[in-house]
Amino acid sequence: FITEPKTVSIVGCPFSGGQRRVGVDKGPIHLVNAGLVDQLKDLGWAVEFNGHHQFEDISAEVDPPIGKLKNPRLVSKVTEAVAQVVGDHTRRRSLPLTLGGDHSLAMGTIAGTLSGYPDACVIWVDAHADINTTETTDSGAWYATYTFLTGNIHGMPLAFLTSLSGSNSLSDTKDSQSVPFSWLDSVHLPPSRLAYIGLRDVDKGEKMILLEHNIAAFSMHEVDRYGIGTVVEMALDRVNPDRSKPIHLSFDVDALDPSVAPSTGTPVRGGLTFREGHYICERLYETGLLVAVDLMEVNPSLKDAADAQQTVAVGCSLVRAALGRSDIN
Ligand code: 4U7
Ligand code: MN
Ligand code: MN
Ligand code: MN
Repeated sequence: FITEPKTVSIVGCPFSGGQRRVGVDKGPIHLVNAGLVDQLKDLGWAVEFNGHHQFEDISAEVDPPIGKLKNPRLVSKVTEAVAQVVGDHTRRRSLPLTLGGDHSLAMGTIAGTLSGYPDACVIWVDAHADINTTETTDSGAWYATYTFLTGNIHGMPLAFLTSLSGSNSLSDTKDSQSVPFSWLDSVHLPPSRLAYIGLRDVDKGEKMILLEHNIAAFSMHEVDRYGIGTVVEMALDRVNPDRSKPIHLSFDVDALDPSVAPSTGTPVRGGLTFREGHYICERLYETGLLVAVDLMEVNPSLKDAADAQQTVAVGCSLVRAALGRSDIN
């Protein structure tokens, strides 16, 4: 799918409006400053990068919650812009590499990928399922009783992408022209083309959705049981049985164990090892079907400098693995 000379377009997204912790917007800057552009050139890619995206800011006063959703207008605007940019790259058959930023950005990246490759499938590597709907967003962890901690859109992108949620569920806004996420209503990722790897913190409402829509979900239990090699093939067998469809990889760094990637907003113990995370990337690269990659939720401000630096280094390493093995060939 990606034409020669292989070109990767870095989409730096310093955005944190889909969640409530400061600093995740610094992720892309740190990843690029760590030398990612040269690292990808060394793998033989032509690299396009002309600075990080500047997003229009919508201040909180003019963006009050709609229903349970926090910053709905801002997240909608930003992800719509990301969809445009990623869509342009995919239609030119360049590979968009989106650096987050929080995972709400995937509404934009996956919508963009689908505009260039309507039959693309998604491999979502994450501790979380990120498929809460406008209704289930408070079905989460123990802290769900604290409403000020729920309604974070980074836990919801897949609900909008699979059309489980849409702008119609936000229709208490007056002006129908500006209902957030109406731009996404025409976008649809069939649940049969979504597979998860690495899950271990799935909310009650999300579990019902995964079951009801028969979504391919490989948790850490399956990784332990079958090994990562088998799990990746099982995931591909579900969403891409002929190994013919383009693949979008959305990698949330919190899929990795916190001992490997500590600097992230919602760490969960019991995650993927360094090698398991890399294996997923290497194997997807090897299929020759990878058309878009996201690396999300690197937050260099949460931990001490050494932990932040480790997380950034691991992030760069995952991206290198997804864009070409560099171990023996
Ligand atoms: B991430 C959560 F309730 N499910 O919806 C939610 F547990 O992009 C967490 O995967 C979402 O880091 C985590 O807020 C979003 C919660
Ligand atoms: Mn996560
Ligand atoms: Mn839709
Ligand atoms: Mn996520």
